[in-house]
Amino acid sequence: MENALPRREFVKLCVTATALMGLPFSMSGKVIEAATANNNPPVIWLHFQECTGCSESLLRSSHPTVSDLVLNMISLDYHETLMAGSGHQAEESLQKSLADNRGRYILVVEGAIPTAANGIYCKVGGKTALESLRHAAEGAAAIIAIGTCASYGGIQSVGVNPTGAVGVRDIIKDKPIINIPGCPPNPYNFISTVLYYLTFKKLPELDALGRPKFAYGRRIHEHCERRPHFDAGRFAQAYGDEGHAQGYCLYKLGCKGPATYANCSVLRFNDVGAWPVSIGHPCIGCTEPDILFKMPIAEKVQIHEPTPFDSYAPVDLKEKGKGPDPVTTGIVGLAAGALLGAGAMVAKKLPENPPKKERHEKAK
Ligand code: FSX
Ligand code: SF4
Ligand code: F3S
Repeated sequence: MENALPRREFVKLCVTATALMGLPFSMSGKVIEAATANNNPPVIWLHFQECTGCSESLLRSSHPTVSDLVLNMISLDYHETLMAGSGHQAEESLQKSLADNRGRYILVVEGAIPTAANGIYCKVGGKTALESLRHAAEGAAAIIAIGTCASYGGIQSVGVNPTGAVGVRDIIKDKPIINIPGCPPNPYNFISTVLYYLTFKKLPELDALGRPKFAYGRRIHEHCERRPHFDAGRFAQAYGDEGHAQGYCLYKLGCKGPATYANCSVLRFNDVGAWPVSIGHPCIGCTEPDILFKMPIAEKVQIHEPTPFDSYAPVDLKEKGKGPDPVTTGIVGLAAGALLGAGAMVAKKLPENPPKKERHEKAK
């Protein structure tokens, strides 16, 4: 397959995805081979109750490479917000693709499925989302639920849930389903899942909530750049206070990082290296079915590991605390950056490492 991406960009993306999947660098060749093989799997992409942010984040990323790679790797046969056709023409092409590719296509579902009143709250082409999902799932090789809405019901399902919104897994029980939650999810987690499937012809290992372990196996808190502040008891107490301005930990503002499984703190977003916590907003747990929109933003999550006392160390700029020094943070940051093949992006923000000897002395 001729790839539309410049070769260098393409290789870089594949190497990044390889590292993200937790595979050794030596596997990049196999991943590149799979991404360029001329057997793009057909993909049918259905939209139900959602804001289309999942498609937006994937296809309109600040840099066009992610969307280019996705569109080169797969044969996107049906996607309501991208395709030129509409009405009967679109419906015909959907039915044709479902029939022609039976047993082979990947079904991507974006958005929750309303089940109340026989699913009347969401209809496309005269069919309810419930009917369309059941019909499309029948011939699917696997289903990817992209975003928190399709994974667990998302914002539509909170509170009284008037439309009876649920995620794909609550309806389809006889197909492999991979959840890629996030509101919206990081495009790399989608791309790496597809690449894994293309490379190994099987699904990645999933956690109890159906998420690929390579992306959702650890808590955000474990790799957060503010973690040394947490450990030292340095917290922002209010938005805009001195601690907030100094980049202190956001736990007391309600950060859900200690209970949220996702790779945002390592992977970051949009090629600019930003993620919610890096720009001063607490994580709201958007990959977690029991946190997002269910816990108030300011409410603190329970921490079951070494817990800072709530009354611990108010922000006092004269007393800096005794957490790990910036060098330790720098080394951790560099390791995470190198793992992603995006080391330069992370490293340039960190203090320079001192010579090895000095580093050992500091660690004592
Ligand atoms: Fe849901 Fe997707 Fe949140 Fe939106 O479309 S996961 S509302 S950001 O983006 O489904
Ligand atoms: Fe980072 Fe939030 Fe954990 Fe603080 S509580 S270290 S801001 S993830
Ligand atoms: Fe979502 Fe928290 Fe990441 S809000 S984007 S899981 S930092």
